[in-house]
Amino acid sequence: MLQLYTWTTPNGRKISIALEEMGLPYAAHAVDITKGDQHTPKFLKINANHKIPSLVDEGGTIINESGAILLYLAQRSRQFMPDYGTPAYWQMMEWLMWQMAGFGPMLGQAHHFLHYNAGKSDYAETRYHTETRRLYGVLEGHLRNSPYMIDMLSIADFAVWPWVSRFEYHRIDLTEFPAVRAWYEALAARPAFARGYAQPVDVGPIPMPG
Ligand SMILES: N[C@@H](CCC(=O)N[C@@H](CS)C(=O)NCC(=O)O)C(=O)O
Repeated sequence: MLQLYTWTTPNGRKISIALEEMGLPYAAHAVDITKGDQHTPKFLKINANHKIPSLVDEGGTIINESGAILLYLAQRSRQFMPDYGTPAYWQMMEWLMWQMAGFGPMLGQAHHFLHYNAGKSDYAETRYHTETRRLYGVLEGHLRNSPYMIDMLSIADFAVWPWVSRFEYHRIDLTEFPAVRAWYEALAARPAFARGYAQPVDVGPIPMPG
């Protein structure tokens, strides 16, 4: 059985959603980053970067970094990834990298300055809200012409969707981004997304736009 070390955050939920969609048996271990579990010697033996998620496969293979874990699981299960080297494969890679390099790191900063530390820095709030809105606009333009992040449901959707689930933290009104909203709601209705969202502890239902 796969061992997933995770918490109730977008990067963690990417992996639990992928595991649920792939139907792979796994055990979810809570690493409560609000209590500092990511800094314990036990966890650092698995992930020297002090961050969830981490995956340990049967036989002891350790994979860190959520993008690498998604690619590993897609290869392992032969699901949710186009054939290697095809145009669709590289399109999936493009959106996976877009999420890992932009739609995660920038929105993560928005969480800090707009949600957790609001009112501390006008400059940072404006910078990250502007960039967050710009990225939602890019996603909106893309999803107007595509049912998923590529033509099929793929690990790129598993990477992007959990970040959109924090739209309230981003001060984003999803009615302004109708294609993102339709895609978000359609995936939220999938039972595997609901199960993955509730890992490693259930903190309530998936946020839905009003
Ligand atoms: N690039 C990493 C980022 C992981 C990451 O930022 N994890 C956050 C939770 S979403 C974390 O563990 N934060 C704890 C900390 O920064 O101390 C990945 O994609 O796996």
